[in-house]
Amino acid sequence: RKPVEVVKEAAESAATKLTGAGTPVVPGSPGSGTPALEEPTEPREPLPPRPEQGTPETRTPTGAVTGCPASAFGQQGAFLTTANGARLRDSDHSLKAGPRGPILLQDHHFREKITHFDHERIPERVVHARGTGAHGVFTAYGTGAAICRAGFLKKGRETPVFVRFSTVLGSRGSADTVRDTRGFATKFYTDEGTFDLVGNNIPVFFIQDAIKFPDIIHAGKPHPDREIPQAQSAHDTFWDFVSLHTEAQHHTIWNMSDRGIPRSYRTMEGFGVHTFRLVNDAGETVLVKFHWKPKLGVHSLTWEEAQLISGVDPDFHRRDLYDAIEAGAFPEWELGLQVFPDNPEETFAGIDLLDPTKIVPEELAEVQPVGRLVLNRTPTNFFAETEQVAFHLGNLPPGIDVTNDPLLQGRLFSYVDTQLTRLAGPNFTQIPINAPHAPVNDMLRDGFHQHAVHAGVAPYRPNSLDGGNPFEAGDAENAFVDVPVRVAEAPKIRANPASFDDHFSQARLFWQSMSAVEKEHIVAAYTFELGKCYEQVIKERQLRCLAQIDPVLCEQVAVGLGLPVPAPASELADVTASPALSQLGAEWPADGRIVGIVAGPGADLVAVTAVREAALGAGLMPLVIGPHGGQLGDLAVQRTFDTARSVEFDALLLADAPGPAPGAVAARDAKAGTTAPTAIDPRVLRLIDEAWRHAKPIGAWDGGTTAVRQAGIADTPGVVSAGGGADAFTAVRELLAGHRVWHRFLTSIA
Ligand code: HDD
Repeated sequence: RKPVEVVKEAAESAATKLTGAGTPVVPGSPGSGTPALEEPTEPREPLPPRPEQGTPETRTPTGAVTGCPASAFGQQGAFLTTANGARLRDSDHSLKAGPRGPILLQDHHFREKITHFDHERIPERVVHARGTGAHGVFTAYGTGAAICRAGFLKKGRETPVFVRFSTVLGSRGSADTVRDTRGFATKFYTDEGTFDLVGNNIPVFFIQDAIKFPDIIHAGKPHPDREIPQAQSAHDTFWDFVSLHTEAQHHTIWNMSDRGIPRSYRTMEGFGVHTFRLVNDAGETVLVKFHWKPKLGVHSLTWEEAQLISGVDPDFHRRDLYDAIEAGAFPEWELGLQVFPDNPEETFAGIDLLDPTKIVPEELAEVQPVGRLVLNRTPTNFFAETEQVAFHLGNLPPGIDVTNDPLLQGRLFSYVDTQLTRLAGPNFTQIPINAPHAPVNDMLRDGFHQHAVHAGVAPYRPNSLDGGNPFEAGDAENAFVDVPVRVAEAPKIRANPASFDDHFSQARLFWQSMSAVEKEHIVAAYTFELGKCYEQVIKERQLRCLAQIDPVLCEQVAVGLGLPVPAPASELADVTASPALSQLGAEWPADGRIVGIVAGPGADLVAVTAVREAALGAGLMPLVIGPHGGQLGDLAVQRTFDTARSVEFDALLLADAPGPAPGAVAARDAKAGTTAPTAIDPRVLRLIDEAWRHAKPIGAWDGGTTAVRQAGIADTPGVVSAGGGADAFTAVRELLAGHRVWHRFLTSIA
């Protein structure tokens, strides 16, 4: 017979088996011969709702107001419904022409489910795509009220906030710990309108004019032909741009410093970068720069840690923020202002306040605290909140105004414009995370995704049909103040002020303000990044830029690259170091720091429990590291020798010197051709070795002192062998105040 007939016959017999007398046989049903699954997938009568489960709430917002209550969008009630609210009997099988037949076009539930899924993604942000957010509260000290009329700065006023932290260059799924600038964007939901402070963890920017923004971002993003490297500035196009547009050199040296690899979002400073203008109740104005100062101090990873973490835990910063909030170690910052007189030149101490590549050293204008930010709640839904949040520099309450900084001016356009594509239309302020907490009474109408049901017939003014509403507000009704700054009579021109031509003096100021160990890191970072470039001409051009910053920096990087040292600069700026720029040399609270406690079978578990409790009591986050998961006696194990890597911890405590797992010894001995016993588990040795190399405090007692001896690090700086767990913990906590044990490598860090 022809093969086709065989196939047809088999198909007919299968159909008979499946359908019997034309009735589909449902697997698991009586007589089907297949066992019923524990989780039924077949239609059945729904269970009666539990008392606390109401019927599904309508998704239509109640009331003709802007914004929808977030609660209206949750998965609620016992029964699955369509988007239209009809209860569904089956969401696991499509409607088919027989069990083996094609899907019917009429399956409206299938089409709705798949269509919605197909459109679940929105375009990621063109920059700052990778990020994470948290809710919190800002409490004003009242110290800013004399210079700013904004109500949220009045003494004791509490304002809800949402903060989104981000990297700049990487895609949405890229690693957290890459070398990059970090975004620090804060939405203050004030009752006079939303205030967005859209800053970075670096106080200056690459470019002076917003018209160059596409250029620097094209240069920093992966190469357009093969789309590599991801989330990196270590490539030719980035260094090509910054060596040609030398205004970028100041921002770039910050990126090459430890600021480019923060330990945590909790240990980052934030900067509004631009100069803003504040106006008080009397109409007086001042110029200011915004600063966020972290309670825990400014701390960074080491470059090796950052690289290891990218593989071990690419979500390191995201996880750190969530874990800290959930552990109750709420991240905190103080908002501070540098205040300058609003003079017509818009300069302070000779520094052009409109140039976003310049700082004003804190020694010249002190940062004065005006309030405290505490992040105390993680988002309920990442997409709804963190992904859909839309910041905009034009979101300003009465009392805060912009300046003519050409970067700031351009940003005022870009942030709304980008949301039109990203959030698909002009009504994104109605999305719950973007909805103002101040009453909204605008005359914006219609458009994609309009959620409000506006009443009235006259969305224009003046009108005589809607009672004349709305009216314009004046000073008495707290209207927004556009400060009537005089605009100089000048020709229309594409040019910068002459002061914008100084591209190197503040990069030199930064370099000169660093401690020895920070300088070492900067040299290593330039050497790494330029070493990844292919084009010699680009490396040489960047070396010539470094010669303009500092001859030692330039020479050390040139040696690392194996290239000739360029001729020294004919003149170097005479700068006074700003100690406030260095991250080292002070002491900070250790709250929320993560301490790993190694405990093997030989550990005194009573002592380990006591140390763990002491650490919790001191606001630290202890994690017990054991040979296996589950329990060690009564003690829960959070990490095992397999899952723990030293990069997770700020400090290590060792209560034991666990021997190797038998299998591991056998494998190693077979490889090495020796039967000599290894005294200590190699995974624990690696933990100790890395923690030591990354200058972390290490404390040991009991068997732990044997472990540090075997690792060859006993009696080195920052390694404490104590008589008991309490002493080891106390010593480590004290060392943590300085973040790391830099003296392990250098006798002097100054
Ligand atoms: Fe920007 C996002 C910070 C210059 C255009 N920017 C964005 C975010 C931060 C910053 C933190 C992420 C916001 C979020 O979490 O949603 N940007 C800065 C800082 C700058 C800066 C501190 C200089 C001082 N940016 C800048 C310029 C332009 C843009 C000059 C364009 C002319 N930025 C954007 C953008 C983004 C953005 C394309 C992408 C997603 C978004 O706005 O909402 O519009």
